Amino acid sequence: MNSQKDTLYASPLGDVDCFKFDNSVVDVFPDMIQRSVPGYSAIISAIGLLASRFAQDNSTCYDLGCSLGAATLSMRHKITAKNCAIIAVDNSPAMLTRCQKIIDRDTATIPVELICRDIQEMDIGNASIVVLNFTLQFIPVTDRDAFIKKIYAGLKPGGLLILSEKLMFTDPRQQELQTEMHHAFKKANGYSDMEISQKRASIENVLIPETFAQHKNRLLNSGFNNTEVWFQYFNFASMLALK
Ligand code: GEK
Repeated sequence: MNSQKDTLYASPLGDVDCFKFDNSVVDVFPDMIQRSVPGYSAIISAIGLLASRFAQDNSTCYDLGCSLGAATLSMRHKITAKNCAIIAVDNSPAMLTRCQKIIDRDTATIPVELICRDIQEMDIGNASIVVLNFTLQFIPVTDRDAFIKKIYAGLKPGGLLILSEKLMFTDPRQQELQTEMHHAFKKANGYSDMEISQKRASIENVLIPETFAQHKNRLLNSGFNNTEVWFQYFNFASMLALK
């Protein structure tokens, strides 16, 4: 399925609306995320490698905030555990409708169930892997503690949480540097200054990043006493938390 080039913010918009995962975003999503999130492809590939190691027989792997199912497909093609299923969840009907088409065309055989729901309302159980690939950042900050506790409770012993997030930094110079470098990354990928600033205005109150220390503390308080960053590219990082 071909992705169109992301030109959503290429013309002056006057009032910039809050970012929504609607049909216009779905059409350009693979191009948008690839050109906006440093290291996205590397993280997707690594999720498959991690799944091949961590998926347990007779268990479920969750992809929460699955968008078009990139992490789901990466896991689906690498899992060798027996009697494993993937549950992929997103609350954007536009995303899930397109995701279903992509999964239907995929030839791997591990069952994938797509659910259109708020990930906070999901029952999570018998999980060997939970993937939150750039989705916790869209959950209200006040709900994040309870949500991560619920994931910990739903993981089997030896289970893995993969948490990828945009990060912020407490040191103002680091915050400025990492933000500037992220914008340089986007510019190098063809976005104009206007596109970068309009997208920033649109997503500012929708995507709320936290520091690595905040994530680590939350994970620790939820029961994960073993968290490390395995990947970082400017202000985008992916963490592994082991139960
Ligand atoms: C990938 N993981 O390609 N409940 C369910 N879904 C949600 C919620 C919620 N409360 N809030 C946001 N979403 C994907 C990329 S994109 C990241 C994830 C980005 C969904 C939202 O609809 C969107 O599809 C996804 O989370 C975030 O590996 O666009 O920066």
